[in-house]
Amino acid sequence: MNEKLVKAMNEQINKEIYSAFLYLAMSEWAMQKGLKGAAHWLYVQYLEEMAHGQNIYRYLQVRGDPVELYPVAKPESGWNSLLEVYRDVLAHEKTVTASIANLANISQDVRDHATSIFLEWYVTEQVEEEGNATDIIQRLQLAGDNLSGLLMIDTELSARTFAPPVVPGLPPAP
Ligand code: OFO
Repeated sequence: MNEKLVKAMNEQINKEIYSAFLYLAMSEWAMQKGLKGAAHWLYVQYLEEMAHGQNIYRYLQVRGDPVELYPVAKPESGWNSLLEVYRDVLAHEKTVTASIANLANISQDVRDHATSIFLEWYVTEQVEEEGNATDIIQRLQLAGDNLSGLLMIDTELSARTFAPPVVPGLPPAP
């Protein structure tokens, strides 16, 4: 694969794992506040992000290109409310969306059609990621300072299930 594209793919692995760490930190924050449904939702998000990173790692291996793992930055912490947490989720996902779009642009510039197709899954996933965070922010805004509203949303968040994300065409890990 093109060198610039391989470098950007390796950087994306790091960004996905940072995302995982950020959501793990948020999950811990929610647990400390007694918001177990949100803690569960954010933990599932952590698992999904790890899988996003693993799937790029796997793709590079299948293409025969070197995987390079970079240090993962310490995630933020210390939110003041669940609304603030989810506003940060959305803000963070927007940066990831931009990063995926940049990767897709590079793959098109270097005419790497296989990678363009691989990245389509990520482009679509980002629409879902931003949509989920936006929905939850709207609900939290509607609840405002109402404690029963917050607890109802927390219960709803507890229903999230985890299914390992499958990128079409990607052979399973060794
Ligand atoms: Fe990997 O989608 Fe969020 O960051």
